[in-house]
Amino acid sequence: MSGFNANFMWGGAVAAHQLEGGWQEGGKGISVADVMTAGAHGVAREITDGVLPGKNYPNHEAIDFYHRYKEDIKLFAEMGFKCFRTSIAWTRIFPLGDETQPNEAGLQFYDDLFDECLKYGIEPVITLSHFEMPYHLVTEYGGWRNRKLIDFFVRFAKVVFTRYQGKVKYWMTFNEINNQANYHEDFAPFTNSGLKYQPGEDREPVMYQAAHYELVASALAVKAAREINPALQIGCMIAMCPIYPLTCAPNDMMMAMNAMHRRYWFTDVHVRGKYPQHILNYFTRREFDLDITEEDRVALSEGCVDYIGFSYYMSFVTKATDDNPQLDYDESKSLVSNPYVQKSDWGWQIDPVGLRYSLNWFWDHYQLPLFIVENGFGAIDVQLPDGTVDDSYRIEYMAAHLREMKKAVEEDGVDLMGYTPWGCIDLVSAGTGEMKKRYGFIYVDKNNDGSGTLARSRKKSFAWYQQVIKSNGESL
Ligand code: P53
Repeated sequence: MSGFNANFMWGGAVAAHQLEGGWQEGGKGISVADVMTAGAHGVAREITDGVLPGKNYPNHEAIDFYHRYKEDIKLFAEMGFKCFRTSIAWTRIFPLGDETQPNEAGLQFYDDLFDECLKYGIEPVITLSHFEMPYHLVTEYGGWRNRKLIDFFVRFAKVVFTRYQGKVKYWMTFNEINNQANYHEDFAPFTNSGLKYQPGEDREPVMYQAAHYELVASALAVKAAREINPALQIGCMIAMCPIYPLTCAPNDMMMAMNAMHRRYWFTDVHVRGKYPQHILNYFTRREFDLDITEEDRVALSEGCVDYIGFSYYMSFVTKATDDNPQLDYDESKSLVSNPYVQKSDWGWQIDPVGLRYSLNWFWDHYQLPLFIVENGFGAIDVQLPDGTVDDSYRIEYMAAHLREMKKAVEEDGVDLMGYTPWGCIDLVSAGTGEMKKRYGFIYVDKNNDGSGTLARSRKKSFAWYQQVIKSNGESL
């Protein structure tokens, strides 16, 4: 068997708001991440009305990558990274989001950052919107419920495609655009789309409307990228949690199929440029009155993505219940526990085989190159007196996932571009705002309460991943 091709993109992934800090440096505006406090497992992050005194906003400083990126990229280079996935903080380029002219200091920061990567032969892989849209667009426009955001986003996309076309080839538009399928909780609608719901508001159609505007914006960005430089490759970014039926009862199977429909129709629109019929029929059944114009349909059809980027952390399980005769999936109540797999300390189900299944599912559906742009194990790490961390559990998690990934490539013939594990350096958790939920190969001395020296050190997994890359995935 041939294994991974010689230019397989091994690397690591982060997002601007979770590591940069420097929340007011270089003219940066306030983003949605800047108004979210620290939570914990089972304690939701609070979304405050602007930045309030006396609250703990972990993203304001994060791990201070804004000032320390040279040291960090040097460590990535030492691990042998071929690529580095991060995002451009929209608020560094357009601090409010609705300006007509970009902020030069923000543009310069990413020029310097990308140059630093390229110096080591590390190719930047860039997400345009990763849970960090300008907060001003929330307060002034209601976030993505407003069609005007399409123009603001496309302007931002065109500016950065034009500026960085010689430095960045691989892009993604909206990070985990399908998280908002979980619209009953406040986190996903706010981080995906800047949506704040009114008490009693019917949340579901608002979510579909916001997602539609984002999908149109994404398609227009893809089209613009091709016009700016046909060599650019633009992907979507999907949070893949495959949903299994709890049993082989036919209705459990149908429930799982409906659940997959409800979580992954976003991919159909990105890849095929049109809505799948099942979701259109669902909109009709529920009498959702959505603003989807003929012009939008044309835009969608002209902006199909080049590849599918996706995150994989866990699988889900669902089952049919008597009180749900139409087998509608509601992520806040339709999920049950999988008796066959273990869970992380944060309740995430650990399922390496699910990664192989996901790769095959995407490949069977879409026949587009795939890119695993997030995967990893959020765990509590203990720093030993000599400064090292024995994170053997992380090595085990990743090795198990990599073995399944390898089977998908070698045995199943899936076209996989690369693998960038999440949080290659410890950073602020998106879901909980904690530092304690660590993913890195590099330990960062910083605690939930904001204390710590911010010093970096190598964990045991650092040398392990270095070897994985060096052997092109042969040494697992
Ligand atoms: P944290 C939910 C389910 C799957 C992935 O997550 C998710 C989420 C949101 O929490 O987010 C992605 O930090 C996301 C990253 C995030 C990472 O997974 O909650 O793209 O920004 O940090 C891990 O443990």
